[in-house]
Amino acid sequence: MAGQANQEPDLKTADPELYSLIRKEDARQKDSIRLIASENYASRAVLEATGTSLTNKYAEGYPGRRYYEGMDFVDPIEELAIRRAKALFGADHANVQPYSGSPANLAALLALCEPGDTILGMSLPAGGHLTHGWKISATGIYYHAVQYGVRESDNLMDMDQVRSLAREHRPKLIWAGHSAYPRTLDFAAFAEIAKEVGAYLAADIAHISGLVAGGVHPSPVPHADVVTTTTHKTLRGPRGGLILCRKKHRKAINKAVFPGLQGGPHNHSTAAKAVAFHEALQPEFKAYARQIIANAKALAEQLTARGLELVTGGTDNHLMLVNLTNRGLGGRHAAKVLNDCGVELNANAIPFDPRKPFDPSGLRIGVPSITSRGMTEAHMADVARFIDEGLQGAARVDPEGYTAAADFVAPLRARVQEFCGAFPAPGIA
Ligand code: DSN
Repeated sequence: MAGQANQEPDLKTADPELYSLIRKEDARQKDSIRLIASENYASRAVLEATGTSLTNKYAEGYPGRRYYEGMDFVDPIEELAIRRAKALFGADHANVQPYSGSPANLAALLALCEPGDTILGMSLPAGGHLTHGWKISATGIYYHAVQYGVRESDNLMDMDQVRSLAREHRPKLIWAGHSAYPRTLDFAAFAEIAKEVGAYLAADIAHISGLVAGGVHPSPVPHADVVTTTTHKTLRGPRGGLILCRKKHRKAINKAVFPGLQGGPHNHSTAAKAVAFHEALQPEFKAYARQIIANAKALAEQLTARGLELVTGGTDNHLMLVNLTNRGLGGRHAAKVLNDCGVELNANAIPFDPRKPFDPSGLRIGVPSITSRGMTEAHMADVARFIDEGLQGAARVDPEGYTAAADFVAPLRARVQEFCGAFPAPGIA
């Protein structure tokens, strides 16, 4: 009623059960060394934009041409996000509506290919993404997917293999991108191959878009027809997707996103993307991106010094893959034990992995989150020590009988928690 104070209960009062779960997740994120390479801490400003009245609004269509009324502020918000995305990446066009990276990749395919067309992408076990044509993904079901991998000798991406597969299969579209590859991508080489065989080049920079924005990884924008990314990984935005493309693909991309694949855009996410792009346009973000690289290299050196074997021997980007074979450990058990010790990462297949995907031979380790907390090279020795001690503990126990009550877990977890206390968690405290 007009003039009355808002009597609406807050979340804590309205739904104490849910509230308590969220607060516990906050605490978990504060008290853990978070090393999942695809995760990060979004800023307080990004989180604030996400939790707004924009979630109440439908806005099917694009700014200036919508299927609903009431676009007074939603249009300028989306236009702002588009302007900032274009400025950040130097792109002709940006579509900020994709719900996430996988829908963005589907939209790229819908825009540029017909069902049944041949596409060429990196295979999942080699470090690629499901949506680059893996057999159980819609991209492998509705398109004729051919997959490239890495060289057996050095586990590096083999551009000769990409070229020879492209010449043999004449794909309509080539994907350049990965979810678990620790080295720099040569987008110019991909573009040369795509040009030779008359294919579109689509770059999926979900993992590295923050590095590209920060100027520490070459940009695919000058080379690719379409560039897709999530906004919540190294870019530190809300969960969501983004497509950049050349002017000539603008209409096809927009049509593929809406009405091709999606209905109403998530305006609260669009607003939060705009905030993240604004943050990434600041000089501090370049320093953040540089620090990610420095931290990854320092952590890789520290882990190697402790006898851990890294796939390709190290890293050029934000992530590294550990081959646990020389420790006699499976990835699943190792990741579970480390998580109980407060070190959160994921089991990951290594190239030519002899083990099953659900319990592979490797661990994937990424530093974007700990870099967001202010950790620098000087702290990587501690992070490596915690990982190594957790792995040594994991090797001493039988995976079948293991529980978090194992004697080494609680003391290590307490030390990890104390260590984390020195680094505020953005967006949380
Ligand atoms: N699930 C993401 C990752 O962890 O890399 C990719 O989509």
